[in-house]
Amino acid sequence: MYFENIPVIPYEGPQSRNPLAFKFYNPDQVIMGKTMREHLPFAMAWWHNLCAGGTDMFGRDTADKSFGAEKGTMEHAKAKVDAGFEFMQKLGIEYFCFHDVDIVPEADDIKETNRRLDEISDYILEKMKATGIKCLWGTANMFSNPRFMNGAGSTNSAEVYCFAAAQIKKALDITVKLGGKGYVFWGGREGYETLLNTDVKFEQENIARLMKMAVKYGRSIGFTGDFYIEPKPKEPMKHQYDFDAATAIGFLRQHGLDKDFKMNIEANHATLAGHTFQHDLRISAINGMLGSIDANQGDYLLGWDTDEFPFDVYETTMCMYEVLKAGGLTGGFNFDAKNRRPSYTPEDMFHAYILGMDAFALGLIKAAKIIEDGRIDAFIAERYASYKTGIGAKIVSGEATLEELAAYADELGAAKLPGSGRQEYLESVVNSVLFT
Ligand code: XUL
Ligand code: CO
Repeated sequence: MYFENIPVIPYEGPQSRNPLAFKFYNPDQVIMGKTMREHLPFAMAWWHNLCAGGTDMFGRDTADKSFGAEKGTMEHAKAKVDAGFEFMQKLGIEYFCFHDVDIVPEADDIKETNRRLDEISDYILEKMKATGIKCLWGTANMFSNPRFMNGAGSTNSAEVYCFAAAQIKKALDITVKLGGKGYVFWGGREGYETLLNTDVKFEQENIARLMKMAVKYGRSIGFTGDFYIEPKPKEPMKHQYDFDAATAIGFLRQHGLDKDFKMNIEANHATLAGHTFQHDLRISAINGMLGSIDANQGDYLLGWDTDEFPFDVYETTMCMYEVLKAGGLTGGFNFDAKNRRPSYTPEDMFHAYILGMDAFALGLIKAAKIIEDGRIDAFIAERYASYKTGIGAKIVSGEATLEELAAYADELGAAKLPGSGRQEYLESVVNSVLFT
C-alpha cells in the first residue's frame, strides 16, 4: 500500500465537508439515460500523477514520487504501477494513459528500452486483469530526448526520423498489447523556431508520411481504435503545426488521414490557441472528429500550459454540453493535469482528482439541465428561422443563383436588421440553470 491513510473515495453529496469524498461524482447516477460512469470515462495521466514531482525552470522536485524505490530503476517503474493502480482503484478511475518513457526509464540503447517496455507491460497487464482497469490511450514521447530537439516527424535528420518511427512502432505494440482504445500524436516539437532554417512544406509532408506508416502498421497488428492528434499552438516550439482543431483537421484531410484519426482536445491547448475549450470541441464535433479530451484548465493570466486540475464549472458545463450534443466520446477524459508545486503530499494527489472529477460531474449535471431547459436550443433554432421557408430554404437547398439573390435584394431595396443576438439574456439563462 502506498496510500495507506487514504480510503476508497465515497460519494457523499454536495453538502459533504469531507475532503476525501466526491460531492458531485456519483458513478451510478443516471443523467439523460446513461450513468455518470458511462458519460465520464476518466483516465489517470501516468506522467503527471506518477512521475512529475513539481520540478520547474527554477527549482527541483517538491513532491516525492519515488514510491519507496530508487528512481531510474525497474523497481521504481514497478512501484509506480502498484501505486498507480491503488490510486485509480481508490478513486474509481477506470482508465489510464501513458507515454513510453513514463512507464520505464529510457536506456541509452533503444533495444534495452524496448526490452524494459516488454517487461513492464507484462506487469501492467497482470494488474489490469486483476482490477478491470483499462488503457485509454498510449503514445510515444518524442519531445524530451535531446535527439528530438528539431522535432520527430519534422526533424531535419533522417536518422532521428527512424528513432521516431521505432518509438511509435513500440508504443503501438504496447498500446495494442494493453488493449488501448486510442493512440495519440501530440506534436510536441513538430513546428519551428525560425523560417530562416525551416522547410515547412517538407516537414509537414514528412509528418504525414510518419502518420501514414503508423496507421498502416497499427492496422496490421490489429489496432482497431482511433489515432488522435492533440492540437497545441505553441510550447515547446514557438509555432507548432497542429495549431488547433481546425488546422489539424485540414491537415488530416489534405493527407487522406481523416478516416483513421480524430481529435484529442486539451482544454489548456485550446485556450493557448486563443479559443475557448468549447470552440475546439465544437469544431471537432461538427467534423465528426471529437474523439477524446485532455481534461485540464489554464490560467488566463499566463501564456503557457499550466495544466491545472479543472474547477471552473462554466468551462466544464460548456464542455459537457458539447459532449452531450455530440452523443458522447469514443475516447475519454484524461486528466492531463498536475498538482501545483506547493501541493506536494499524497493527499493533494487525491484532492486534485476529486476536484477534477467533481467539476466534470457537476458540468454534466448542469449541461443536461441546459439541454432539458430548452431555451438555448430554441433560441438558436429561431435565430436561423429565415432559412426554413421562401428564399432562405432555396439558399439551403443549393438551388439559388447569385443573380436571383441579387434580384431579391433589389426588390427589397433595404434589409431589415437580422434580429437581436440576445447574448446577455442567454448568459442569464445559463446562470439561472447553473445556480438553482
Ligand atoms: C503536453 C501534453 C502532452 C500530451 C501527450 O502539453 O498535453 O502531455 O497530452 O503527449
Ligand atoms: Co495533453
